[in-house]
Amino acid sequence: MPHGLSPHDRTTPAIHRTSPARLAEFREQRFGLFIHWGLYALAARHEWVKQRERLTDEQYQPYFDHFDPDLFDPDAWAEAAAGAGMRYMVLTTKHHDGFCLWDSAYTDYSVANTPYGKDLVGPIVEAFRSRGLGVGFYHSLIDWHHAHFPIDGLHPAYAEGATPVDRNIEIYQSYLHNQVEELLTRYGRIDTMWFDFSYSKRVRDGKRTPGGKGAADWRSEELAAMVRRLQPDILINDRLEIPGDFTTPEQFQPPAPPAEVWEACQTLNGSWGYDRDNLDYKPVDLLVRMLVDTVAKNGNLLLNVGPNGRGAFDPRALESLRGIGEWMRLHGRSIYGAGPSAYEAPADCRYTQRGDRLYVHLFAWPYKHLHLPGLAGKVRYAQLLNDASEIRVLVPDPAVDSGHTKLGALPPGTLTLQLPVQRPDV
Ligand code: JFZ
Repeated sequence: MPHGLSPHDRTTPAIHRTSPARLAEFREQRFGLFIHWGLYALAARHEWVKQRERLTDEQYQPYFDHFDPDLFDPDAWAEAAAGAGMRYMVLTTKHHDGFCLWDSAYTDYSVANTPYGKDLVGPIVEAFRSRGLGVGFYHSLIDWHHAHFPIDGLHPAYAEGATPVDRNIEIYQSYLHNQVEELLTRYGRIDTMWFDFSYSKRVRDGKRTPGGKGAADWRSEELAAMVRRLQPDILINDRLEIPGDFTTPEQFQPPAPPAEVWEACQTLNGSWGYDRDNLDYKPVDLLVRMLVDTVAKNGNLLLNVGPNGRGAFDPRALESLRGIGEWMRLHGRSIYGAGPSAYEAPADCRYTQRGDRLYVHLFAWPYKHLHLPGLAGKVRYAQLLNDASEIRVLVPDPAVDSGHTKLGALPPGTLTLQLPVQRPDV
């Protein structure tokens, strides 16, 4: 082939993907805060409320007219995140309802025209950056407010069999690209771009979403190229329907470690936006197990808080973050810069490893003995992480340990740890 090009190279525009060093940096951060905030915080019943209840623009308008977060304190948000051990955040600059948290030159449908009347994105970025946390933007590809976003099966105004109204997606495409450009040129360095989402191939109850949209509708290749031109070190997620830098399993812990860079996104109570009556909060120990499970599979965890209409975190959300932070203070060494181990953990355990340190996380506390297959002869010293107290290590000898303990009957190569009966609680 002339110039060493394969036919594939000629037809596919070169997409500059983020450098391995930047991907490694992202992986080392491990834990981030997702923030879903917008007009739906005032409805306080899920961020899809406009679609779920098929609200018209007029019915949705009171949330705009009353948007005035008097308790908004981005430093308190950043402090809560840092206290939980989070290393970055991702903010909804615009969600599916189309409401913009910054003063965009391309629409009146932004915070600038609410009673609050000023930019929110800048102060939030500033607060997190000044604490050394990374900053990412969530940006909805879907827009239920824009007059030229073609109505589809997910749109609040969708009606089966309705005659299509005059909408020109090209006008929406320019709007989308222009706004992303605005976001990536106004606020300094942005670490991740989290687009949401494509559904051209989405199937529910055996049916495709009518009018489902994807890469051709967003002009994804072009959009991604612009993002990388404006922010060369940025990471782009995988929801543009073209390959991204990382994948985004949602409210799902992958059963086996994915091969690629990945980030699980999870809620505290099943809702992303502030959802007053939803009290289905995950207990702190479950959240910690989710984080450990993620790191053991070489992923990141993006854990969500939906601030309320006054701009505050719900006390329950703060409690959850504090609880995780307490655990992280003592066990962060097994999370930051740690990753999967080549050893296979026994049932109800996860291994994370950092250099030659192996961390054993017990999801169920056993009675006195923990048997670790294949680790005999590999461990010089063992200790609890929370207080550095020694854990006695036994390597059973069939000749002498065949008595009533039957330790000698364990498979050869098994290492046994002698644990305290009481689980150390942080
Ligand atoms: C999306 C958003 O719709 C949701 O509000 C939240 O922002 C979350 C992080 O991302 O969630 C999805 C994405 C895809 C589907 C449903 C919800 N889907 O394909 O059905």
